[in-house]
Amino acid sequence: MSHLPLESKFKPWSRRRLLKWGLAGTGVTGGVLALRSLTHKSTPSVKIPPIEEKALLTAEPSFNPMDLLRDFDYGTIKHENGRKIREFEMVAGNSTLQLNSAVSFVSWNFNNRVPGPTLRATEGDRIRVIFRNQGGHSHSMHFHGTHPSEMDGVKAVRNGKETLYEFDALPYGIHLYHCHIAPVTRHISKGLYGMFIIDPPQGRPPADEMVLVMGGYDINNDNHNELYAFNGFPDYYMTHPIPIYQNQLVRLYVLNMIEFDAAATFHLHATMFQVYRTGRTLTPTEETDVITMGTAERYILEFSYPYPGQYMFHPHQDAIAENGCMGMFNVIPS
Ligand SMILES: [Cu+2]
Repeated sequence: MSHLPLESKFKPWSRRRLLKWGLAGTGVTGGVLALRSLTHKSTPSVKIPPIEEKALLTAEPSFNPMDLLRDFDYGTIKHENGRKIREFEMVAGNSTLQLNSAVSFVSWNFNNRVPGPTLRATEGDRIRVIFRNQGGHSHSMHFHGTHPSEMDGVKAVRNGKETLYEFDALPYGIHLYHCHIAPVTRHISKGLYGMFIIDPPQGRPPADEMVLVMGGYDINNDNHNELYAFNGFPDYYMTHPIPIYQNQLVRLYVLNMIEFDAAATFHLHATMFQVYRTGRTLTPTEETDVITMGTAERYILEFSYPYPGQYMFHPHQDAIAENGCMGMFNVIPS
């Protein structure tokens, strides 16, 4: 797989620094608290708060929302005929998610997580996705962005088969991919979606970058969601607030993948954010504290917190929030 195991992502200097920050941030002495980095493309000027190991432990399944936040899959770089290619391996499969103490849900997903991996490239890179369908049903991968018709991913790939999607990463922005086999509502709401970030060639300013994908779960197949989540598990970031640093720029990549509800908003408490619609600009187009997203709409949101403390984020459709689409930032004094 193109994806490095977490442990191998450490660079010696960054681990030392993370430990130092961890000690500074929590006041805990060495050896008491196990810490680990969750980023693998850290920028020296951006400090990523350490995540306590206990926040990483969940029984089911094999992924953890705290890992997903800052986990960017840049693929495996290959050079063919003088051209750089980013190759990604994607497998459609099924796994059971224990959504809360009462509800387990059989998800259909990419690479055993909901949402699927956050694929990331730079504008103009050649993208190659090796897609293997082991999901027991026909699936596909349809990407948003610009590409030829035959790479549009609306043709069924039968169970046990594989296919290649190859195209140039265009245009820069925040995109997505999802299965496009009918009924698409079912295939998406079961978990077959993920984010696809194309960075502009000149990059963006350093920031603590993270991904939030909003999803809904139709537990009883009535075309109505009973539960919702950021990054897979209802209420996860309420019980495990996301640590960020005071006065440090946060860049959120936010995507609404909720089926069956026409739209959802995203609201952040106690600060304002800069809006980059679809990530298609390098300068913000708006400042607000709530945006509205139809299904598949996405934004880059940038903000920082001037005051330490805990602050909620959630859709302001409070029924969606109260059924699992809730989270919290824990702003650590810098
Ligand atoms: Cu599908």
